[in-house]
This record gives sequence, C-alpha cells and structure tokens, in this order.
Amino acid sequence: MNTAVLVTYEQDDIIDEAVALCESANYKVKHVMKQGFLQKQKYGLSSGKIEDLKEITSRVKPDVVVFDEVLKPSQNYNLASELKMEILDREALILQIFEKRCSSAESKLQVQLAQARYEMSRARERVRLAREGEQPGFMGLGTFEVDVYYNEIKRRMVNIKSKLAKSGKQRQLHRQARKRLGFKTISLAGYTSAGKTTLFNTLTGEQQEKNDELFTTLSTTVRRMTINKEVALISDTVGFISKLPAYMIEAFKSTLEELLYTDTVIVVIDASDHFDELRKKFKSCYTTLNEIGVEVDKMIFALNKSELLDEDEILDIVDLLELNSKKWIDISASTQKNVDKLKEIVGNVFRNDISHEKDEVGVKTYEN
Ligand SMILES: Nc1nc2c(ncn2[C@@H]2O[C@H](COP(=O)(O)OP(=O)(O)O)[C@@H](O)[C@H]2O)c(=O)[nH]1
Ligand SMILES: [Mg+2]
Repeated sequence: MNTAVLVTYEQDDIIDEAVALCESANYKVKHVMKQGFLQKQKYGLSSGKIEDLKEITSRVKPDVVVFDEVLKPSQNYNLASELKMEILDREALILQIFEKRCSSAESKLQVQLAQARYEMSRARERVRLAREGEQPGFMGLGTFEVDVYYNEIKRRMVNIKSKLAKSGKQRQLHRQARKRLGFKTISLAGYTSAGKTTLFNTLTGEQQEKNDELFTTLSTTVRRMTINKEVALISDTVGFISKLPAYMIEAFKSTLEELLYTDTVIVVIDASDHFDELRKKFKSCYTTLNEIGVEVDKMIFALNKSELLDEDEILDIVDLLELNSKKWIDISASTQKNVDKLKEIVGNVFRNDISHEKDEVGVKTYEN
C-alpha cells in the first residue's frame, strides 16, 4: 500500500469519508491535516499553512498528498512545486478508485470518459490562461500545444462515446461469465465509511488463510465465505460518495453493475450518522440501486455501528428509513453483534424464502 498525507476539513464525518476514500484507492493515511477552509486562491490552503504542510511531508515522506477539495490546475501546480510531490485532489482520487475497480469493458469506458472530462475541464483553464497571456508557458505548454492537447482530449471523448454506444452486448457476456462460476454471490453496497470493508473482513475472516487455486485468482475485493455450510462469494463494491460531481455519476453506476447479477445485496448503513445525513444517504443509495435495476427483494439493510445506539434509537431509524416492510438487521461489524443473524438472513434469501423472512427479521430484531 502507498502512503498519503491527507488535507481535509474539520468535521468528523468528512474526515472519516476522506480517510476511507484514500483507503479505497490503496493509500494508507499517515497524517491528517484539518482545515476550516480549503479554497484559497493560490494553494487551496493559506500560505502560512503551506509551511506546516511542508514540515509534515518532509517528516512523513508520503507518496502523495491528497487534497480533499477540487483544485484548479494552477493550484495543483503551485502546491506540487512547493511540496515537490504529487498532489491528488478529491476528484482525481475518486477517479483512481473507479479505475481500480471497473471490471467490464463498459465500465472501463465510462471511467475513461469521466477521466477525459476531468482533464478537459483542466485543459480549458490552461487554454484560457494561455490566451490571456497570463501564463503563456503554463506547465511547460505553449499556446499552440495547449490547443493541441485540448483537441486531443476532445477526440478521445468522441472515440470513447462511440465505443460506449456499442458496448451493450459485452455487459451481457460479462454477467453470464460470472454466473458460470456456479456459486451464490453476495455484494456489499453503501456509503463510503459505512463499514463495508470492516464487515467484509468480519464475514470472511475465518476463510482468509485457506488459499486454493480457484479463489486466489479472484480479485482482492472478492472472497469466499460459508453460508449454510456452502461456499458463497462476497464482494466489496465501490462505496457511494458524498458530493459526487455530476460528470462522474455514470462511471460510478457502472462500477455497481455487478449488483445486478449478485444473489443478494447487503446495503450497509452507518446507523450512527445524524438523522438528516442518514436519511439523505439512504435515499440516494436506495434510489440509485433501484435505478440500476436491483430488486428490493434481494436487498438486506444492515444498520451498522449499532453497538453505539440503544434499542429505541435503532427502532427510530427503522421508522425513519421505512424499513419495516423490508429485510433489515442492526449489526456491528466491529463487535460482531448480530453478524450470525445477518448470515442467516442471507441464507434465507439464497433459499428464496422471502415472504417468511420479512416477518421473522422483524420479530428477531425487536426482541433480542
Ligand atoms: N463503532 C463502529 N465503527 C465501525 C464499525 N464498522 C466499521 N467501523 C469504522 O468505520 C470506519 C469506516 O469503515 P470501513 O469498513 O473502512 O468503511 P467502508 O468505507 O464502507 O469500507 C472505520 O474507522 C471502521 O473502524 C462498527 O460496527 N462500529
Ligand atoms: Mg471500504
């Protein structure tokens, strides 16, 4: 794993998300610098803070600095020249996560398109700066070269779009290939920092050492576990991200396409979030899953971090999110609370025991 120094805001939930995003992109966060404001003209940070950051990076020696805001190319350039290292802004970080996790031909194209859009918006600023004569040699590019660069991205985008238009067929093939493995499959969905990876590790913990051929060929985000004494495959999907820019939504959705051919989706919810946040995240998650075509009967709603709440608070959340008619369970991925019950529910979905399951889950969770 590579290392990062993270520059982010002061609120806990924002910090948690930023750290989890870094981890999804394979960066271990070695230091977090918290700031009230990250949109200063020259560096994003104030000039005084640059000195602090320089001191930190020379001590920690990270591979990159992750800046949890969108940086203009000029700001990125200024920061990189001061710190003498690669700077990843929030959007570049998210694009790295998508790039790492796209599997089908179609989702690769969607991610390439988002990457091209990211570069395009930056190329535009370069063209503008070059034209205004402000920074003619900006980042080593002359006016002419900036135009060439801009046109090259444009051409690339047209090319990707035409490939995308033809890629519907491949999606189908990909889905069939997965099915042929012949195992039941579980996917984890939910917001970044809800606890998906922790749950993934909890659920697959016992199996980690067993390394037979077939399973080592699966990607690191797919592992085996046992449900009702049978092997099932579980995968940790790309998390939902707060403030995802509009141009990345299609790329994000395409990374979720495996949810369509999985047997059950565990929707991991951070039950310790404040009510407003909780409702907003749940709604966006649920709507998106519906939009991409995941059936509600396949979903199990796991209220995670529930060891931090009492029974009444949990029931309030169930009301708030209107989960009464759905399959839900309060769990804790870190203390293992109700993890066995969650596995039982998964087993029941596998058996297609849906109508019965709804009643049973309600009773079980109310009375324990
Ligand atoms: N209190 C509590 N914290 C948890 C629980 N599960 C995960 N976390 C913490 O939540 C943070 C995000 O977890 P992670 O699994 O990386 O979330 P992901 O982004 O959804 O994969 C980490 O600091 C975890 O230690 C839980 O059940 N209870
Ligand atoms: Mg994760």
